[in-house]
Amino acid sequence: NLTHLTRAHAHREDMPYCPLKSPLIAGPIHVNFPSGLSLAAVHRKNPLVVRGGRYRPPDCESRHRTAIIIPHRHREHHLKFLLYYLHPFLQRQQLSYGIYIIHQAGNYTFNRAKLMNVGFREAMKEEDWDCLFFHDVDLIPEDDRNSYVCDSNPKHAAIAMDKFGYKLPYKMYFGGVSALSPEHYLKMNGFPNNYWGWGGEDDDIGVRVSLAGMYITRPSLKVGRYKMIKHKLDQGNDINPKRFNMLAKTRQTWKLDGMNNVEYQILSREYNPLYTNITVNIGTEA
Ligand code: UDH
Ligand code: NGS
Repeated sequence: NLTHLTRAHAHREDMPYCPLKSPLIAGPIHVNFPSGLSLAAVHRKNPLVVRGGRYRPPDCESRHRTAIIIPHRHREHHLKFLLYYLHPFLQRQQLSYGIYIIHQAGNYTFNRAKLMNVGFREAMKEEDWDCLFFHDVDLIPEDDRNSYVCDSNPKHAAIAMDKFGYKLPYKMYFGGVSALSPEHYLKMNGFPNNYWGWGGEDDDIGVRVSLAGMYITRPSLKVGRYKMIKHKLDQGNDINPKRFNMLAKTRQTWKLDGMNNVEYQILSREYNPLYTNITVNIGTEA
């Protein structure tokens, strides 16, 4: 079915490019969590989203092709709210986009960064995306001007989260939502595959950015605002006690562990109305 997908995103000769600045974006978004929201209702509100959670502006040719990569397990209740806000938000930015859920199969310890590597490879197989947004399922952007396109260097988008008082918790924080072009991603050998459980993988990724000779860009505190859907640490995602030792070695490990050695098995790929659901066996800790 690849030819079909490629053709769906081929340039439409008759279409003018979208304006440099979308006329549809406003400012702050008031985020709340309506009770009784269903995926079917989100689907009805987004009639132009097609199979697999793909969209392109109906009346102009987008200047950007952005893939959203969401690591996932047992967070269907968060996903519903994220999709409810994200689809209209991306459409107001006049992006061509696709949303990918990378679902970790089984009950073994969660591995956020490895799921991102899977998402990168699988999304790039389908489409020549020019930007990938690596996006936690529980973070809702609160301002339309938070542009979901890539910068000249890796971008940390979630600079101002409500749970940190809308400030960066520490200078090198790179968690939550980040945006890299395929070139950025491959230059840093992607993300580490060996952080099992909670914590540290985002710091490792931040260090990789500078080890690979790049730097972190950020939107302003006013624009990079996110509301986090409150929750406790998940079952199967215990705090990783090895994270500090691993972080101390990133300089030695980043070229050996990442996109160049990622191994996994795709168990299924479903093109749902609002997202592509990729279920993957990422194995267990060596
Ligand atoms: N995720 C899942 N399922 C899981 C674990 C994580 O889908 O079981 C994904 C999800 O996209 C989530 C992301 O991985 O947004 C990051 O995981 P997290 O939300 O658990 O991490 P965060 O740091 O919250 O946002 C943890 C709250 C408790 C921290 C306690 C340690 N001080
Ligand atoms: C740091 C963690 C990061 C984490 C950040 C925010 O301490 O992975 O806190 O955590 N780094 C290490 O553990 C080495 S939070 O407040 O969201 O629970 O993202």
